[in-house]
Amino acid sequence: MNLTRISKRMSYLLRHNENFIDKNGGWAKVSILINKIREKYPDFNKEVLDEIVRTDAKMRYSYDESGDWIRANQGHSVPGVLVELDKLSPPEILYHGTAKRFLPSIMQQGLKPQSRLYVHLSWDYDTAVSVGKRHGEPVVLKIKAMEMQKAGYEFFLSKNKIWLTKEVPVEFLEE
Ligand code: HQG
Repeated sequence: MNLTRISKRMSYLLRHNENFIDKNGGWAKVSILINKIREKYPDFNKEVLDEIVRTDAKMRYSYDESGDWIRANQGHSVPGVLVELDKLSPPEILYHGTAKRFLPSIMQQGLKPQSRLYVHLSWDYDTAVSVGKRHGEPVVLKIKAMEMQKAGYEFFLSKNKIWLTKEVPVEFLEE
């Protein structure tokens, strides 16, 4: 069983499949998730799920207190999904990794969440480089996060420590 493949399937179901998750919190029943994944990976079970949740490099998933429900901590595209996030003051600077070919559009429109609910920002440069590489030749943008917040924009920190905001206007971006 390839855990990365299974995790990708989980990410799809828990972030992007609106028939699968409850909008109120983004939760899905653990038993239903297991059955769904078993359709493709018959050996999948709760022990393997526990291992994925525990060892995931980005801490993408959480169980609720009862352990009967699971959700993705961030990255959703399903409209209206409400995952409680901490509204916090961001550091002075945050980073966003993207592909070079998106720059002309970004420098014109600012950063938009595209298919997701938020623009995802990293507190460290290296993470931004690897996020950018997913889309092509990477380039890292510097976001004047504190200045943005002072201008009235809200910042949220997901449970797995990714900074989220609705958009980043051009004036707060630096290449
Ligand atoms: C770009 C992964 C043109 C934006 C990562 C990005 C992250 C624009 C792409 C998380 C634009 C959207 C999110 C504009 C933004 N014009 N392009 N105006 N505004 N873009 O995948 O940030 O591994 O939805 O720069 O690690 O790459 O899945 O967002 O390149 O944390 O858990 O549009 O997903 O986490 O791409 O990645 P995405 P992202 P996971």
